[in-house]
Amino acid sequence: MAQNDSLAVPSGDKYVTVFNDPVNFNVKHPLHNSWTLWFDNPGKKSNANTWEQSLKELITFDTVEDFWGVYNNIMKTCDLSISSNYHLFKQGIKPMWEDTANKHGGKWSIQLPRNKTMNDIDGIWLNTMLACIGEAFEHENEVCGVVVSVRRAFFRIALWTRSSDNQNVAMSIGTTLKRETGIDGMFEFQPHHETKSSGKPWTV
Ligand code: MGP
Repeated sequence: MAQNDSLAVPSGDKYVTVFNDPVNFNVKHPLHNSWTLWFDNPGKKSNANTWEQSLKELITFDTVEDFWGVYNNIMKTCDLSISSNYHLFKQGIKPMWEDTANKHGGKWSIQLPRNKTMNDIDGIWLNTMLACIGEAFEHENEVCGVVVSVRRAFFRIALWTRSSDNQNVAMSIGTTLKRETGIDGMFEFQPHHETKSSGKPWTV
């Protein structure tokens, strides 16, 4: 069999895969959005006025391969010190309430006991990021970003949304987040600026 016949790849230009040229293959697979990874560890003395100073923009990527390059070269969540946060947000959205994309939004979040979650948190955070960059959400445009927080007693996973007034949209996002993370627990939705004083929080 000739060498090309053994490779189940169309010989035209339609598909370019690693089988065409294993040595020089360098095609990257674009993501629908560009994403920026941020880190902060504000410590105990920070408050809402000083908090932004500790926020560090780490890197922006827009391909599947670059995502893995970043993921494989940063510290794992389970090794981060107490009070650290990773924030993965769409490029152009700062991971703060004050950003125009976030200011009318809210977050789905869950706190996971640290001692019971230590072995799982890296996989949970990875699945959370993959759900975002892989566009797993029906209302994709509503997703601003995701955060993992390391605290003394718990890890917190949160997904920030662009709006906070449409329960159907929020519930769809929360349900997908719960499924994609594989977390068996209750997520709660909170607007960043609570204006409603009555009613139970939305949960999934
Ligand atoms: P947090 O880390 O979201 O809450 O915010 P947590 O984990 O319940 O509190 P912690 O003390 O255990 O870390 C902690 C504090 O950081 C807030 O009370 C604010 O002072 C500040 N902060 C956090 N965020 C996300 C923002 C923000 O978006 N904007 C501003 N101005 N301050 C923030």
